[in-house]
Amino acid sequence: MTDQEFDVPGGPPGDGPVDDAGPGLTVNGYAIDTSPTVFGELEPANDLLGDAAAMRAAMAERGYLFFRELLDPDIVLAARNEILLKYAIIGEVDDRHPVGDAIAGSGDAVPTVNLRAFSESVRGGAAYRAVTDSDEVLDVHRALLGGEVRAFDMRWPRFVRPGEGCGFHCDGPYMNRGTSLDRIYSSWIPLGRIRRHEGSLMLLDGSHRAEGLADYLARDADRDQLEWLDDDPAVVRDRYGSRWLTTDFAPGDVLCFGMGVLHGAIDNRSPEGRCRLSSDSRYQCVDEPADPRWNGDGFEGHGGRRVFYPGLGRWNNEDFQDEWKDVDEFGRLHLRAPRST
Ligand SMILES: O=C(O)CCC(=O)C(=O)O
Repeated sequence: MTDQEFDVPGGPPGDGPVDDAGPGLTVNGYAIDTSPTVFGELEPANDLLGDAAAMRAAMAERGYLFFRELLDPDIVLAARNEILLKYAIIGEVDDRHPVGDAIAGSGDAVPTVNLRAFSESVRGGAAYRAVTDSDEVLDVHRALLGGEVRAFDMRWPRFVRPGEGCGFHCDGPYMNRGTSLDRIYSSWIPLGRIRRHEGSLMLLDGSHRAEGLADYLARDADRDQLEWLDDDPAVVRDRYGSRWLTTDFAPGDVLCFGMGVLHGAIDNRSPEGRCRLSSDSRYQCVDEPADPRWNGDGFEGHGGRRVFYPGLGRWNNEDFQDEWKDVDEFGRLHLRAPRST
């Protein structure tokens, strides 16, 4: 793969400084307090690789394991290229720029395409699966779970446009119809460079031990129709943890965390209009019961005719607040009235 295919912004890890200040950080439009007492860096765990007991101990202590360049960046960039070309076909990437830059396009074609087929095509791409199902990622989960593991059949590749983010939640209530929550881990994988102001994932230090989350974790996101937790990062931090942790991610990095860790994504405020591409996937042992929402032939997801297609908030449509969009029998986006303001 040549650098030119990705030009600079999506390029390999050595493509420039990743610790520049960038624009101010926000979540859900709220400014994040970045004072060192309440905001810090994820701690890499590369020194623990190969020592399963130490990895399990660190996971119990921190609630997460973060690895720098666990994966070969070229494998990750191949997945990036595969996915961005598909988004370019439907006008979501502006191909007057190199496609690897992921500059947001008009997206005008989105209502005309079969989003069900599109979403399946992105999730099933061979280069994408080579990342989520790589030996390196599976090995981390094997070490944590002490047996043979598999990814959930559903995988969540995310294309996050400028202005978009992800609300605060724990994964537990969304994944709790199969094996027990302490037998599942999520891995969040940047598909290309993601500077923090371009929409890095942010997790709350100590939240895996927060007693105040016990009732929330016992709920079922679909049956109980759960929404995101409070929008304000300061309120959430004071209620459930101590410091927000994040970093500037490079291709090859992997962030693994448990079902009780409270997290969300920093708003993408890329001044260049660059979209954030990342993936999140879940892993469990092969011989334990699997949540039917996300596993098995024709898994049910959130039910009905909904398709995983996050974002589109700029279209100001009431129904676009969810990451799951209603589609018609041809997989076309179900457009309804604009949101009243
Ligand atoms: O990437 C995001 O915006 C959210 C990801 C997430 O919530 C997760 O990995 O559980």
